[in-house]
Amino acid sequence: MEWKVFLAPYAQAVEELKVKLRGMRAQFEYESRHSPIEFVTGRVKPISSIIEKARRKRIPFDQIEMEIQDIAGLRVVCQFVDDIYTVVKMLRGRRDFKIVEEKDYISCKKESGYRSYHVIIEYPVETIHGEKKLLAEIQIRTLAMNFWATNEHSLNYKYSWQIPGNIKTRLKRAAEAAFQLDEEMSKIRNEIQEAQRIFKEKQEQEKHN
Ligand code: 0O2
Repeated sequence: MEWKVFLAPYAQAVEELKVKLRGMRAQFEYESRHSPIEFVTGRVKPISSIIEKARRKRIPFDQIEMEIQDIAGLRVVCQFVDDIYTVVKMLRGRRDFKIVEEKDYISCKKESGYRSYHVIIEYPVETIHGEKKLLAEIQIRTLAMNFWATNEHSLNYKYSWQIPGNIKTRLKRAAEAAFQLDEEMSKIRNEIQEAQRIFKEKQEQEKHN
C-alpha cells in the first residue's frame, strides 16, 4: 500500500487529538484553574523512522500497524510531576478512546536516564471507508524531562544510537539533575502557583484599564 494512504488516518488522529488535548488546557484556563497541561505537540512518525524501527525490532511489514504503537505520537508537557498523574487520570476517564497500555518510565526510568509516562490508546478515526481504530502513543512528561529527552534524542541521531561512554555518563547525570529540579519545584509548587495567579490577575486588570 502507498505510504501516503496508510499514514492518512494517523495524520487525522494526530490533528484530532491535538485539538482535544489543547482543549483540555483551554478549559482549565476558562475556569481560571491551574492547567496540568503546559503545552501539547503531535507528529506522525516519519516513514524512514517507521522503516528503521520495523527493521530494528524485526517487525514484518504487515504487522507494523499492530506492533509500532507510536506512528501517531502526541506529547503533553506539564509543569510539575504531579500534573502528569492528573493528566493520566483525566485520560483514563475519557470515552472517546480506549487505553490499551500504560508505561511508567517515571517511577521506573529507562537505562538511558529517560523519564516519561506513556499511554497507548486505541483511537477511532472516521474515514471515507468507515471507522478505523488505530494505536496512538501519548507521552506525558515535565518541562525538565522534555528538555533532557529532546537533547538526548538529538545526540542519538548525531551518533546513530552509539553515544560515546563519556557523553552517556554525562547524560545520566543530567537526567538526575533534571529529576532533582522537578523535585525541588514540586516542593515550592504552591508558592510558584500563587505568584503565577497574581501575575495573571495583574495582566487582566491592565487589559481592562
Ligand atoms: P522517535 O524518534 O521519538 O519516534 P522499546 O522497544 O520498549 O525500547 P518502544 O516499544 O518503541 O521501545 O516503546 P517506548 O520505550 O515506549 O518508546 C517509544 C518512544 O519513547 C520513542 O520513540 C521515543 O520517542 C521515546 N523514548 C523511549 N526511550 C527513550 C530514550 O531513552 N530517550 C529518548 N530521548 N526518548 C525515548 P522512538 O521510535 O524510539 O523515537
